[in-house]
Amino acid sequence: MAETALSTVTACPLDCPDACSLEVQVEGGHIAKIDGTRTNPYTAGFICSKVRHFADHMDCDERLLEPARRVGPKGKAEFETIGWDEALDLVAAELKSARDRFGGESILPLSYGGSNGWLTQDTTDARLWRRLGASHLLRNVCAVPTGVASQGLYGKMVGTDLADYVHCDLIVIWGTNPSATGIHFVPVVQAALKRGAKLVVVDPIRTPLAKKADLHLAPHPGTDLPLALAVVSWLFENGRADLEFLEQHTTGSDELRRRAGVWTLERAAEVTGIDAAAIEAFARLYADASPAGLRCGWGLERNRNGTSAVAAVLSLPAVAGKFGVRGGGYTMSNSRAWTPDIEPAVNQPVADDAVRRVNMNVVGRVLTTPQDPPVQCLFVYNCNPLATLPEQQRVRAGLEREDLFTVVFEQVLTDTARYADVLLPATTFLEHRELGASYGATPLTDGPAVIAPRGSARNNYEVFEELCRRCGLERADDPNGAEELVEALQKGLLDPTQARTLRRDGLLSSFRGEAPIPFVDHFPPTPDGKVHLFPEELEEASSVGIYGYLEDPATAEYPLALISPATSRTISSTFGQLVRRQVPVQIHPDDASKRGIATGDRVRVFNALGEVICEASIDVNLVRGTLCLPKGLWSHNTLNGASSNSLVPDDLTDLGDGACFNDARVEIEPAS
Ligand SMILES: Nc1nc2c(c(=O)[nH]1)N[C@H]1C(S)=C(S)[C@@H](COP(=O)(O)OP(=O)(O)OC[C@H]3O[C@@H](n4cnc5c(=O)[nH]c(N)nc54)[C@H](O)[C@@H]3O)O[C@H]1N2
Ligand SMILES: Nc1nc2c(c(=O)[nH]1)N[C@H]1C(S)=C(S)[C@@H](COP(=O)(O)OP(=O)(O)OC[C@H]3O[C@@H](n4cnc5c(=O)[nH]c(N)nc54)[C@H](O)[C@@H]3O)O[C@H]1N2
Ligand SMILES: [Mo]
Repeated sequence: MAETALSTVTACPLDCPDACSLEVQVEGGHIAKIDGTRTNPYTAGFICSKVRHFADHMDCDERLLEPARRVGPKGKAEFETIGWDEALDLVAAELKSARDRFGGESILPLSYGGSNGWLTQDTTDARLWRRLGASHLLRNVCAVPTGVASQGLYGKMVGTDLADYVHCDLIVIWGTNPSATGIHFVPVVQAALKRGAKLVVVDPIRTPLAKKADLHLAPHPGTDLPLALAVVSWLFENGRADLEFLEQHTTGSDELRRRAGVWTLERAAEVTGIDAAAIEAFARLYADASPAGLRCGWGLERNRNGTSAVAAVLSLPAVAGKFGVRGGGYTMSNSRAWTPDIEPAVNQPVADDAVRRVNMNVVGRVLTTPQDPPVQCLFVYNCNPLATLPEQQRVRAGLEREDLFTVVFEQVLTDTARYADVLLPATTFLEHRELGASYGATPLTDGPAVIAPRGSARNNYEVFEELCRRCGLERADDPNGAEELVEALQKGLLDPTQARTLRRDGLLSSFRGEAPIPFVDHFPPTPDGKVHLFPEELEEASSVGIYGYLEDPATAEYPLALISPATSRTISSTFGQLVRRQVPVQIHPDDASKRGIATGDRVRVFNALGEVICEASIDVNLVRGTLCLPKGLWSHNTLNGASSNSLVPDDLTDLGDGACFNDARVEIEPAS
């Protein structure tokens, strides 16, 4: 008799704005099919190819199935399998010993983007770290500049619903490539274009949507600040600022106008490399259109001017008066649609201000330079630092330290995992219960496990619960396990009817009926309910003040900008084990011909920090003076095992101490 496939609805918690609802068919212990549901309107029955083929990730050769202990030199991935009891006892003993000998701060938990789920990060793990007094990780590798800017101006207001862009007469897509990084926005844009909407894309790369745009502005990386301020200034000087909106709903517009005033179209043109006429054409289009929606992404935050640039971009809908109509306004991160009160819910002690903060952007430096106390125990989970953090050589040197005890809790044998002293195998989201919300689409999702864990893999919340016990730090009233954690997180957030709906449908919308319209249905959650166009706290915190421009770091020796955006093949470095081919560096034909480089050539991209040897690919879609080597590469993707992060300095952004991935300045030459 043929076995019948069992179909379950679950949700994707990966680091992506779309938060898809999935229908998964399991047959004979294997995944037979994964597709998007139609009941989640934003998923709309389709998903990305990465998650459609998630079984390849779950069952790949690199999948970690049993705990293991290092038996060879660091980095050589020579391990022997041990049981969970032994592994957890060993890890607990090392945690306690580091704490007792050097103090809790000698323990550094390192986690980031493996999962957007609410159960697998910041629950029992954070409880363990806080009770141990471990160093507190500042998760600043992504979304901090955008977060600081949108908090400063709008109190992180939930923006225009992404589906509402279908109503726009003008869509501006600034520093994001939804064709790779949030694919469900693409049909929305296409539907608007079909209705006659205009499209402007601001991106140094001619992305798939830039090819469809009425206007593509290709700034030199890191110059969005002068571009946006020139538009702000044009709006004021040409009587196109909405003075009534500014008066009623904002503070600080005079100061913003003053700061923007130094950026004439000509001066902005010089710095950005965009024609003054094109900047003016954009300003005019924007002033004329309604509804005008502005989708701001993360590409523009990853440089020295990141926070001020995002602030200037987000000021545009306020200055031009684009709010108050369906589809008008802006969308940055919508993560504030749901805010569970996690700390009390899961019995985490409140973060102690006296505990050492470690910014993850400088982890390489922290591991390799004298610190008080030194980091003795590094616990990596939901993260692949060797692939994703700046200053790759320093991170590697840190992982090579003989006196460092490194735990890597992972699904697959990543480049980082190869350096572990103890490896712990983690479940994937199809193998454990998850609950979560994303930062683009706003529903809350409940994702049950759909299949048994592979090997003896365990989920994060159970492993950290167990470590807490083995460190003697548990409390009788700690909520533990999926059911108790879900209940604790929902308390005070959902009423019983909502909780039932979420459980039943796997999905709970953040609103009833039509999506709320900013400045009609809700206002900025700032103390005075207004937009702060000149946030004083940001002015004080920046060395050049908010809206102050920091010059390009290029030198005669290293004149080219290297950017490393996302691709459709991986999510950061997740799924990189499945991308076996060599990944080329993209270069503009003019930059290539000057250096005698052709497609397929072996090249050396280098600066004072390091070098990447890889293939070259000539690409007309790149702005001149800029190279592109995507983020998230594994050592097998280039000829010398290094990625863009070996060329990325651990400099921090103007405000918020974010990462400056796109501030790498390099030279390129044919390699022998
Ligand atoms: N398939 C896939 N989806 C993903 C991810 C992934 O890796 N793969 N990553 C997820 C994560 S972690 C995040 S944070 C989001 C990020 O999603 P996005 O916001 O799309 O961010 P990036 O991929 O960093 O860059 C987006 C665009 O910014 C451009 N850019 C680079 N520098 C500049 C600049 O100085 N100014 C301007 N205007 N543009 C610039 C790049 O050319 C690129 O086209 O996507 C999420 N979704
Ligand atoms: N050069 C350059 N580097 C970048 C960027 C860039 O633009 N340029 N962008 C940055 C951005 S936007 C981000 S968000 C960061 C992301 O950086 P990371 O946080 O390192 O993200 P990933 O590379 O996706 O690695 C996540 C790892 O977590 C594992 N994982 C997933 N789920 C679980 C789980 O439930 N339990 C456990 N224990 N492990 C799990 C996955 O297998 C994966 O190896 O990278 C940054 N790095
Ligand atoms: Mo990110």
